[in-house]
Amino acid sequence: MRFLLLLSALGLCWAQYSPHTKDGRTSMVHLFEWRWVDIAKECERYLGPKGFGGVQVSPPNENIVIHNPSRPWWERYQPISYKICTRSGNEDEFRDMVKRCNNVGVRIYVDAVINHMCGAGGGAGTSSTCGSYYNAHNRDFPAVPYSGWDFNDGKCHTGDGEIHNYNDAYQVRDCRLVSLLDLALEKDYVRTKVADYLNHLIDIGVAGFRLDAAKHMWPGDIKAVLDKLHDLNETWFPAGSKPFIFQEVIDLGGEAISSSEYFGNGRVTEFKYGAKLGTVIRKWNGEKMAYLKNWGEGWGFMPSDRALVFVDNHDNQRGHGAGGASILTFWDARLYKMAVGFMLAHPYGFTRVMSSFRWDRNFQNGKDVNDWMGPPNNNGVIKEVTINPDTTCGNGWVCEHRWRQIRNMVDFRNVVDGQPFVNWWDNGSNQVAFGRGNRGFIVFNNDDWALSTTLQTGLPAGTYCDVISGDKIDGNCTGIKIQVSGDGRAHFSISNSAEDPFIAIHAESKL
Ligand code: QV4
Ligand code: CA
Repeated sequence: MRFLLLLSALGLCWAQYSPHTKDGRTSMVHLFEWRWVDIAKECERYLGPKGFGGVQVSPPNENIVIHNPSRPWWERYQPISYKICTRSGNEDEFRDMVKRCNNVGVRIYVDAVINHMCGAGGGAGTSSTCGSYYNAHNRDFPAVPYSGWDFNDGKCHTGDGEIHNYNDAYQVRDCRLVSLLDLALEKDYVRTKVADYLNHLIDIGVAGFRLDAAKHMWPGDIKAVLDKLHDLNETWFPAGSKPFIFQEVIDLGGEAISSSEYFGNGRVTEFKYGAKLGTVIRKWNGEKMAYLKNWGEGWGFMPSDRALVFVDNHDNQRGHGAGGASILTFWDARLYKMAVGFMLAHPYGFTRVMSSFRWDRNFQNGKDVNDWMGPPNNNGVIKEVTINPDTTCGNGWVCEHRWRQIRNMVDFRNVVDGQPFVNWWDNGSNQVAFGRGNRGFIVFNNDDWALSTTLQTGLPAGTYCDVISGDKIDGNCTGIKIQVSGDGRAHFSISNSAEDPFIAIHAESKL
C-alpha cells in the first residue's frame, strides 16, 4: 500500500498531468500577447513574489502577418515555421524569459499550434513575422520544411476540404478548421518536425504545453508526438519529469468528440466550467449560487485531476471558440471578480487566470465587429506593459491578475492547497459560503438583499483580514476584519451593494 502511495505521489510529480509548479503554487496566468521581455520582468517583480505558479504564453513560433484586418491577435494561430520569432520577441528574448521566470519559481507553458499551418487563402510570399517564405497554394513551408505531402488534403472527404459537421469525428480531425491547412499528423515525418519544435522549447526550459485545437487531432497522433518528447530541463526540474500537457478540446456535450478521449495524453480544458459559472453568477435560467454545493464532477464535469479550468479565455472573452453570452470577462468586472474568486477558492481542477488587453469592443447586431483587434501596439509593434504607481497596468493592458481581489485569491488557493471542501452554507438562494479545511473560508452575497449571519468557518480563533476588501500589510488590515471565536464561528455582513460582495479569510491573513 505504502509503495502504491509512493508510486502515485511520484506519478503526480513527474507525469503529464502535473504542472510542475514550485512548492505550493497552484495557478497559472495567461499573459495573452505579452512580449517576452515584459513577462520576464513580471515574473521577477510580481508573479514570483505573489505566488503564481506559471504563465501560459502566446504561440512563440513564426506566424503569418495579416494586414487586413490590421495585425489581428489571431494571426498567431497561423504558423509559418517553428522559428522562435514573433511580435512577442526573438529566441534570445524567449530564452532569457524562461530562465528568469524559472529562477523565481514561475513556469512557462507554451501555446503549441501543431494541428495546422496558415489559412488556405494565405497566399504566397514572405508576409511572416521572421520573413520566412511560404506558399499556401501549393502547401510549401520551406522553413520547416513541409510540402504538399504533409497535409490532409487527400484524407478529408468534404467537398471543399473544410469542417462542416461536428458530429463527424473524421471531418473534425482530417479537414480544415476555418480553412487552416491541416497537418497530416499520422505521418512520422510530421510528428518528428512537431516533436523537434516542442523539444527545442523543452530544452530551453519550458514546463509544458497547451495543445491548441486538440479536438482537431487524433488522440493517437498526439500520443505519438508526446512519446517523442524529451524530459524537462534538469536545471529546474527533477530528472525524468514529463512536460505538463493540457489539450484544448471544447466539449460542451452533444458532439462526436468528447474530452475523455484525450485523458490518456494529459489534462483537458473544461469549457463547461466557465459557461456554467457565468450562467450561475448572472442568475440566468433560474440558476443560483446555492446550486454550486456539488460544483465539479457533480455538475457533469470531467474528473478534477484531468481538468484545466478558467472563467474565460482569449477566445470566448471576445465571442470566438464557445464564446457564449454567459461567459464573464473583465468587461463585467464586479461579477467577474466573484466568479474568479469562487474558482480559486474551490478545489476543482487546475486553475488558469486570464490577463487581457482592452480593445474597442463594438457590438453591431449582437456581434463585436472588433473581435479581431490585436494587442496595444504602435504601427503593429506590441506596446510595453507599463506599471502605474498604484500597481495596475498601463498602455491598454488590463492585468486582471494584478487586481487585488484576484491576486489575493491566487494566494488563498496556495494557502488552502490540499485542504478538503468543508462547512458549506447557503440560504437557498445566492448567498453561499464554504471553507477549505481549517485554512480558509469564503462567503458570497449575490442576492439583492444584505447578508448578515453567523457561520462555522472551521478556522482557529483570531482576527482575520478579509483579502477581498483589503490586504494584510505589516500585521495590519486595510480592509474588513473578521473575528473568529473559539468555536470557529464568525459573523459576516455583506451589503448587496458592496463594491465586491464577498469576503475571504485564510490562515495567513490572520492578524
Ligand atoms: C475565414 C472563414 C473560412 C474561410 C477563410 C478563407 O471563416 O471559412 O475558408 O476565411 O480564407 C481566422 C479568421 C477566420 C478565417 C481564418 C483563416 O477569424 O475568419 O477563416 O483565420 O484565414 C483563432 C481565431 C480564428 C482564426 C484562427 C486563425 O479564433 O478566428 O481564424 O485563430 O487565425 C473551434 C475549435 C477550437 C478553436 C476555436 C476558435 O475547436 O480549437 O474554434 N480554438 C483554438 C484557438 C483559437 C484559434 C484556433 C484554435 C486555431 O484557441 O484562438 O483560432 O488555431 O471551436
Ligand atoms: Ca487536423
